[in-house]
Amino acid sequence: MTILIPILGDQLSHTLASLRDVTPASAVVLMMEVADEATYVPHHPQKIALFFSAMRHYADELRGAGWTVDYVTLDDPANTGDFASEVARAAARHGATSIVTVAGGEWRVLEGQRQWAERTGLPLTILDDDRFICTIEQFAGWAQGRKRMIMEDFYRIMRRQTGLLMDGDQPAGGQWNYDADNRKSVPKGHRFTPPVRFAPDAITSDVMALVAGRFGNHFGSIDGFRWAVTRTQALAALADFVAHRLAGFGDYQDAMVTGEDVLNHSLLSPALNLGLLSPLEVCQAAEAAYHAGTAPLNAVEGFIRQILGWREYVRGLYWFAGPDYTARNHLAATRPLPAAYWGAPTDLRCLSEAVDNTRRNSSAHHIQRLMILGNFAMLVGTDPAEVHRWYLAVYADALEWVEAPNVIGMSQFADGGLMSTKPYAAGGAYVNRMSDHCKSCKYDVKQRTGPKACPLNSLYWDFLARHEERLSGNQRLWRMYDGWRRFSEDEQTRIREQAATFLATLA
Ligand code: FAD
Ligand code: DLZ
Repeated sequence: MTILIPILGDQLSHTLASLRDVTPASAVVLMMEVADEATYVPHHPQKIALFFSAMRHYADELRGAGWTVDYVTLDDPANTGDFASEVARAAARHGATSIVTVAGGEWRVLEGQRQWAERTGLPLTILDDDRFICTIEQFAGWAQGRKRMIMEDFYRIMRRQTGLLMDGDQPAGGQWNYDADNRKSVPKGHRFTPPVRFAPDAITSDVMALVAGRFGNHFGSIDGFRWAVTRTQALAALADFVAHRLAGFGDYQDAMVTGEDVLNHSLLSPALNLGLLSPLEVCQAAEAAYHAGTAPLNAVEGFIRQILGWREYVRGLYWFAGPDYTARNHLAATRPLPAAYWGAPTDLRCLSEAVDNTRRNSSAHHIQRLMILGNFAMLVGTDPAEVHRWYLAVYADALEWVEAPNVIGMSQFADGGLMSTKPYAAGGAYVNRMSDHCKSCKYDVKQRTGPKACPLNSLYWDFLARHEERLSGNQRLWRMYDGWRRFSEDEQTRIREQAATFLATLA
């Protein structure tokens, strides 16, 4: 009796469901670096290196714990390049009598896993991925029948369920949400403590060379690789965040500063999404800082909400919405993704900063992703499927279950409001309020029309005008449409012509 246990690249948890209730002597763990997964979108080289390095370290740790691990490297000449064929090859190699695996984090992968029984002729068990705080079934039970799935409602249930930041049945401090305190702009000269970096060891260096050789043509630089690739490093990154940046996390959560890639963000999403950290232990570490008096409530609540609220919510929504979610296109947008997203020069300072952060680090903080990159793509009318593929490719933390709801739902409004009550659309004034980018931009953020006018201004009004029929009935957009209707007809024409001229440059 040999149980084959395939473990995927984002399942690197030592408490994984498929490793429980099995003795190492009766099983072979299979891990596969496969070309299909590295290329189904052109992943950033740092993302591929992160997955491969973390997988290789994890395989070594499992071996150290007594497991037999069959690890297929990308450059193994016999490697067929896809999960199904590698599982079939390994099943034959080891004379496997059954397969036990944990459900993948993406509809495409899960549907592929379901074929493994037929492919190998072996009994197959696909276990639920129980590394989340809310199960898929619990979320579906909550979501079923709701017209709108408000994250805040879900989050309160999660707070009560976990007891995080609760005083009995009431939220610590008397409020559930301290967001109102979390929109400060950064004072001039403020210094942020940079996050801990992990110098590549021999395994990571090997992988970086492999990736540079095979995927050097993908967008993104491999040089700045700094990610935690083991649980030990991930715990060190968590401790570093709690000690140095958590206390200021709330205050500048929505801020953007030229040259500051991280601000007070945690950079923990890759470690969480690969399974090196559990969401509950990260929330508990933040809560402990609040109880120890080293971080204020607005910061700790804001941080915990991102994980206990948003992360659990988007995962539930992804599986609840079904496999066609990524094809949704409520605003019927068809434009190709602008070349600036792949590094072509752009005079918009906010956009060039966000793309450059992405290129150098395979990362960008939330407001860059939502209000710069997502906003611009939506205003110009980019096909959401192209936007989705770009985000999935470029970010080290991008797994479809978390990326797609954020992109298709939150940032592009392509799901028609399943996730957000209104599109996150903004003109230059927002960027100017939340960042220092406009000061060093070629364009004038105060102008709507004319050669120096910030393109975001005309694009914003043009977006609203273009979608008036679809969106003007939305109560939350009433003020914006009122603003549009207050412009004279001549001004409306000038704004729309200005937008059309800019859009023509994108072609
Ligand atoms: P922090 O600001 O320190 O937040 C702490 C943690 O909260 C994060 O590590 C993450 O696990 C969680 N979190 C925060 N916001 C969200 C959210 N909206 N959804 C889910 N989890 C959240 N996050 C991903 O993990 N993978 C993605 O592919 C991804 N794509 C995104 C695309 C768009 C358009 C937008 C608007 C957001 C996306 N996010 C994604 C969410 C969020 O931007 C990132 O989790 C965050 O920027 C990661 O950096 P951090 O670890 O420093 O986060
Ligand atoms: C993202 C990624 C990459 C780049 N490479 C691999 C790989 O070679 N092997 C693997 O097991 N997983 C990889 N992944 C993650 C998968 O594409 C996919 O997102 C997860 O398997 C879903 O659970």
